[in-house]
Amino acid sequence: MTTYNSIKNDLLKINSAISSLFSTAKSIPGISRTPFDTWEKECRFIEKQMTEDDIVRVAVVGPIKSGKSTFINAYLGGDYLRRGAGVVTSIVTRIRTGAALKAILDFKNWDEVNDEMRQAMVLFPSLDWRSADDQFDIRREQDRTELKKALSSLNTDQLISHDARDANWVLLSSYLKGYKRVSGTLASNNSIQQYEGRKFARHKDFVGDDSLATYLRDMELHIETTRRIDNNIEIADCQGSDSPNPLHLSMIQDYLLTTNLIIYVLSSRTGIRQADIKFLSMIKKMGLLENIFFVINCDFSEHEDLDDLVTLVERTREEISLIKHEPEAFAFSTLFNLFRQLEEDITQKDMLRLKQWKKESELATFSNEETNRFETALHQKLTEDRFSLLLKNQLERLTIMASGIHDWTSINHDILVRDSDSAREILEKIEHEQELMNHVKSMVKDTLDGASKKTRAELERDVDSFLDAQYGDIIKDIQKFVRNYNVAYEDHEDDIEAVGFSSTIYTIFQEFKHALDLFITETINPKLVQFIRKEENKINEALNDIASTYDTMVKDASHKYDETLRNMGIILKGQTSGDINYIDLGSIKRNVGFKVPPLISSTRYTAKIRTEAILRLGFYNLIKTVKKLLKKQIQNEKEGEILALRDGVRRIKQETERSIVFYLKNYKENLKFQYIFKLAETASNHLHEALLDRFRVITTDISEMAALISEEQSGKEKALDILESMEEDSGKILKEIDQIRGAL
Ligand SMILES: Nc1nc2c(ncn2[C@@H]2O[C@H](COP(=O)(O)OP(=O)(O)OP(=O)(O)O)[C@@H](O)[C@H]2O)c(=O)[nH]1
Ligand SMILES: [Mg+2]
Repeated sequence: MTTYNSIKNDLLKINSAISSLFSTAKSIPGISRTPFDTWEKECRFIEKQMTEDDIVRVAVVGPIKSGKSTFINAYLGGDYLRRGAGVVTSIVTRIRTGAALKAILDFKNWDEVNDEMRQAMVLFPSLDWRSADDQFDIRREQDRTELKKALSSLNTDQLISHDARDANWVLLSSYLKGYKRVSGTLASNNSIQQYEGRKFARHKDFVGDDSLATYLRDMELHIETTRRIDNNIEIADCQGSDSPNPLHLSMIQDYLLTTNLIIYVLSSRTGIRQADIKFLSMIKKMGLLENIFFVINCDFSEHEDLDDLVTLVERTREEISLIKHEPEAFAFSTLFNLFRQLEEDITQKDMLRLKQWKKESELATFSNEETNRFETALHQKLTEDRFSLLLKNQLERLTIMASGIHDWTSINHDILVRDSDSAREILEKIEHEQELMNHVKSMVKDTLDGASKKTRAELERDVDSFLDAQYGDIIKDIQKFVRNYNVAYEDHEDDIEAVGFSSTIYTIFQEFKHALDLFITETINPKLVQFIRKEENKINEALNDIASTYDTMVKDASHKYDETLRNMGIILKGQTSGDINYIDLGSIKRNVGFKVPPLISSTRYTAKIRTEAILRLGFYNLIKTVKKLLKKQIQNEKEGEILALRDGVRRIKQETERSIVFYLKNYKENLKFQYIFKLAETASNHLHEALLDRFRVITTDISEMAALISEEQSGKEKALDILESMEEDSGKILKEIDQIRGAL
């Protein structure tokens, strides 16, 4: 990262040098208007951006227990993250550098906790449980006691037997179990808890314990800068890409949308599995497979010899290449790398393992070579990305400003040294050119305004129709899924016998919700992201079209201007000769911090469904009793229950569709107003600014300078002194910029 940092520091220095030239310009006697006000602001913005905002995000993902945390620890050279957490509560742990070791834990608030719990309780089976309409509040002792009773009365074997491990049961129990430990923190207004210095390791208690981790919304760790990670890199430990919980998947999806690089860690013990393929295909659909590294975490103890390991690595690489052409894959032992760095601090047992591994010199050498290869590739990737994303853009901006100052000083300097007749002649010519320029300028503005309106209307049409709650692609897909979802009611007769109606409908409901949520995260969200990307491209294309159309016109106009001045003996640096900075939406998004609104994570239901199902059951049982009384034949003892189940499922499906429609309506507006329109508008403003920049100097009012011509000699001389020194300084800056450009 050293080159990146040194170039960045050079640019920061240039930025502040330019900034101080702007102040100098204001000290010229008789000059109150300079073309530099906008640029002064921009200098401050660039500084802020380069020091605070240019975070490069690296996400480490992979299946549960593949060695993600070990990998990050080894990379950072310390046991910062809890290894072997084994907890599937998936929060993304972000690691950055800071002044000191610190863990920042952000807790959910009571409303969020209660809301999640209420959702998990919809259709809750135990009949001992109070009416679910009565809003549950975990802060009430009675509510906790009753929920606890209801949970333990649940026949969990029965729930688990239907495959989908009951995530709700786990969630509710976790919340109850962790309540005492976190209630103090949640009760205070500040839901953030920090562990610093020697207390740092305490954060591991939270990650390692489901009942505490459930309460967390976010976790950020600060570690001191090491040789590997400088202050603009964020590494995120994303747990469990193969988590069975769709909620976890959607959290990972949201994070991945903000990252620059994904590192996918998989274990040599397992190689690539079905779940990996599924996950990778999903992120491929989201367009995130462009920047991905694969790390095959080698467990030395699992492999006979090097041949055995190499065979496995090759096979894995082939399997990966089915999804990602020519994958960048590296195979090494993360634990070996970690132990080697921690040598003093590891347990006796780990020490023995380390010794053993060191003896396997073939494997160890292979792993070392691969580690080196990986680190070089990663370094290059991160540096390259950051050069192209951040520094190049800044360099362009600085060039325009520096040559702008230079031109402005040359013109004014030249005017001032002339006798008044020839100065006036120049001024007249410049004014004439300026009229033409202003004409082009207003044309650019009109075109951009018109195009922006048109683009916005088109974007609006696209979003409205894609997310239309009746005819849109998304709703149609979801409806199709919901309507085609089949329940084999007859298979549930035994369940009704064993656990009762209530538990049975609950199970059916859980399975349905799980399947739907999974469908949404695996199929709908990637589709949504694809759509958003398509719209982003539209914005990009529309603006770049304008940019290229005007590029020629702007260039011609300014060449003509340059020529006019040249004929009068004023040579400009030619800031206008470069290509227009094409719009780069990626960097705009990062600069302004725009994020796609959180993807769809979970469907919501009201507790009405359960009450209704029970009522229907009462109704059907009544019919059965009447039939019995009338001695009519009853085909099936469970007839009433099955009919009530059918009705219940129909109602669940209806309510699902209704809740999705409601959700999509909101999402549609959010997507438009919080993201797409904002992005289009900002990008258009950026382009406008970029185009105007080329005119900024040449269209500046020079009447003040003209007035100086007839000033007394002393005032004129002072102005000339300042202009000369500015000319010299900006010339130097331009030279430095050229050198940096060469280095890039
Ligand atoms: N024997 C052996 N154990 C390893 C190796 N790599 C990691 N482990 C251990 O495997 C366990 C899981 O590793 P983690 O790094 O916590 O895995 P993870 O992917 O972060 O796991 P989750 O966060 O729970 O998904 C830890 O106890 C590690 O010490 C290895 O190469 N060999
Ligand atoms: Mg982990």
